[in-house]
Amino acid sequence: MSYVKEIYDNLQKKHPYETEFLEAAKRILDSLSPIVEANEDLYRKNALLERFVEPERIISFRVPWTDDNGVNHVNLGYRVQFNSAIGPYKGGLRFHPSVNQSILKFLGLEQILKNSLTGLPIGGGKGGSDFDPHGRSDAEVMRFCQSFMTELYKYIGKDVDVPAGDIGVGGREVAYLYGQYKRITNLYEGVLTGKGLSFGGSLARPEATGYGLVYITAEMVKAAGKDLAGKRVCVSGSGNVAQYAIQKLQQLGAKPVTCSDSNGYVYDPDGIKLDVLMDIKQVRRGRVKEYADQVPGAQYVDGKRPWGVACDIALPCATQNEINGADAKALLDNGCWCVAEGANMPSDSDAIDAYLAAKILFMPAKAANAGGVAVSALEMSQNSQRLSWTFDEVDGKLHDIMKNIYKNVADAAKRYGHEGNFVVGANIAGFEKVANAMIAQGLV
Ligand code: NDP
Ligand code: 2IT
Repeated sequence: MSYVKEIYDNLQKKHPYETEFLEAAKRILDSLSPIVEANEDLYRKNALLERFVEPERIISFRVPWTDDNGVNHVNLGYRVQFNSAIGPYKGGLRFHPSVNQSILKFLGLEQILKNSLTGLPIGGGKGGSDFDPHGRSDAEVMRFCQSFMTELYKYIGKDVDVPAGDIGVGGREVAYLYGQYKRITNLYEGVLTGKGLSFGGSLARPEATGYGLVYITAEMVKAAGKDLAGKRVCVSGSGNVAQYAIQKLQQLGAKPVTCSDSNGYVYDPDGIKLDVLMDIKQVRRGRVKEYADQVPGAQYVDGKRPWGVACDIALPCATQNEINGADAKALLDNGCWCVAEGANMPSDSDAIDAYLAAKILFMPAKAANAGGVAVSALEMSQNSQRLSWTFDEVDGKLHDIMKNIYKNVADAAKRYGHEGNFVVGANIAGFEKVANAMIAQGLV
């Protein structure tokens, strides 16, 4: 039996209920086959894959908190410290009712390879809670964050593990978490990224994931002899990643025509008006439905995702498995020729098979959305130096990092005989460095 199959079968036996984790592990292991076959003796001797698929440590804890009516609640909290071969654990915190250990292990495994692709010294981790911030007051969110950090602070630190935001965790939550960490430890250190500008945050971190996604998309499109300008783009989601992807698309002359949330999507044939969207999301914490109430000509479609809208390019920026095989077919039938993933694992396996069979341009999440964590690592550098770089300096470094990721992913795909397959390219390019470091550091 092949080494990757052996590893996957064992994982399935050990963690039969962790569906999202098994799905991510299968896809990663399958696309690592070319490099594993080329190095099988070395990898087996070092139990490399056995170690790669198991987190170094998982912390799980209860998070008690009281709502504004005096009612007590208990949520679950986690931190998956997956791999520290090339740097301290690094990765976001997700607050969403769907969060469980399987989802955080899938996100943590992806994060290891993503972080390696950035070229910066960061290991892989992920954490979060099944807490739902929707509809909660600032005071409730603050009390929840304080309780969460009262347990988490024991396991993190600027050189140990540096969390950041993800779904449901933005600037407000990071600030509350930071305040509580500082209060408990008496340390003013860069233990979280995505902080406010007045307390160690980096310029361009809020923009970084969306901007980076568009930078790498532009690079891929350019290499195919095309141009982003004038292209119609379907974006999903309406949070941090979606908003800044829309902004950068517009700056580069493309036309994003959709955005969405978990209730439905908005189609604006004239192009999304970002000031309206940002006011709804950042100021009022509202729903995308309100956009169609405000903008003449825009349509709100309840209970659906935007993949039936005709476009050149699709940028899924909401959540995992938001494009299935039928959605991918609809995109392709309507002429979509490029997909780049802002969200983590938004396309399911059938969708990816459909893109690859149709030979469209496809950049998977771990490369396409790496700009966020890359600028997080730049925030860590600025904190260590006790300096703040300008917006243009950070944005310029982000742009270079995304161009390099594109080049490394395309080169790795070619080197291993899969030219143009950026799924194989991204997994192998990310894995090579981590594998070498794990082998060099011995059986730990
Ligand atoms: P936000 O919380 O800012 O926004 C999330 C958006 O996705 C909201 O519009 C939300 O709608 C929607 N969404 C969430 N869950 C679902 C669901 N189950 N079905 C449909 N829509 C959903 O998160 P981010 O923008 O930060 O994250 C979006 C994606 O990008 C995630 O996959 C995240 O892991 C990934 N990512 C984020 C990075 C970052 O720096 N923030 C970096 C790299 C990747 P609703 O309000 O209805 O829930
Ligand atoms: O999925 C991701 O890369 C993130 N949520 C960002 C993580 C980070 O540490 O900035």
